[in-house]
Amino acid sequence: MKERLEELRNEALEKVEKAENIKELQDVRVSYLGKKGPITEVLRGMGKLPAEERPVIGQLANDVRESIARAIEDKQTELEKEALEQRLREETIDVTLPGRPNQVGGPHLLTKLIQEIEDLFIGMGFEVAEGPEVETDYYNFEALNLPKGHPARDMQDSFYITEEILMRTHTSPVQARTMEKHEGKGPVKIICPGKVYRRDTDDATHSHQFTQIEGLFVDKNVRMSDLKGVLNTFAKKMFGEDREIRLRPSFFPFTEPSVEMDISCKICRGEGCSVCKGTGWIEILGAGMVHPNVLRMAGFDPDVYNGFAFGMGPERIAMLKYGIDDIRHFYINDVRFLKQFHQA
Ligand code: 2U9
Repeated sequence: MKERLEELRNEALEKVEKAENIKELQDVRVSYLGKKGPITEVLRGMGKLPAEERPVIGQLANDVRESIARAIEDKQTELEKEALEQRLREETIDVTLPGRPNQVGGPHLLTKLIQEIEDLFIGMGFEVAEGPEVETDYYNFEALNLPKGHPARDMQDSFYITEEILMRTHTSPVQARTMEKHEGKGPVKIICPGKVYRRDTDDATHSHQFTQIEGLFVDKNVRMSDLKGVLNTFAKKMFGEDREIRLRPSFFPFTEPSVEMDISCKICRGEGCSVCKGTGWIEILGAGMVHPNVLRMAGFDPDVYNGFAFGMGPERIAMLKYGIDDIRHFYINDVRFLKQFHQA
């Protein structure tokens, strides 16, 4: 029986040693030390032994049981330690790795440019006025001396919602509405920034939605020279003190006389280059003296009041200022394009 117990001890210790994980170790515990295990069996058969052998075998059986239990315990500690070390190895965080930079957003280039233009005109006494993008035919066309039948009202050119309602094609209705609110009394001195809509096929220079800033000054004795002074100040502040302006005759239904304003080309300094198409001048905006019909329709007496108005496209200004070659860059919102102007 002694030999059997020693044999069991060696067998069990070997299995403990070979156990690769806690589960295998538990199996060894159950099969050697469990109630139905071989050691328990040996102890049960002790009754059949002669009385003088019983304490010796009993002592040995307990010793075998204890040595196996201790071996299991030691092995368990060892396996647990190994498992922990492996987990630590797997879950190691390399604190020396550089962090992922946060993408910091900023106002859109057009938003910033519009704010800059607003600030320039606020500095000359203008207030900012805004109005609806969905307009009535009256404020978008009729009140601006574009009567029924005018080619600009063609269904092909505007986004009509009903026969009488459309997406505004310019910000001019904001000026018409503001003048109406003044009930025939000046001064009205506003600039109106905002989105406008035209039925156009998008390409490098056209977009069905773009932005405009228009200005209006209505008072007594407003003269063309006032318009020229305001626009000259704007051009120099916006593009540089060294730029010259020139006004060319033009036509708009809502102004008479009408002009277009050019600034001198900075690239060729008037010599002629591809940006100014060889002329030395770059077209920036349209302007003119408010048409008497427009004043009258908004409730102002054209014999007492007059005014000037102007309109420009922030996209065109940004394209010239930053050398952007495609209007679609403004709307695609590719961050690689946008972030170039975060500091601008
Ligand atoms: C009222 C009276 C007059 C606004 C004006 C322009 C000339 C003009 C365009 C330039 C390029 C807009 O961005 S663009 O497409 N605008 O040339 N706009 S005068 O005249 C007004 C507006 C409202 C009541």
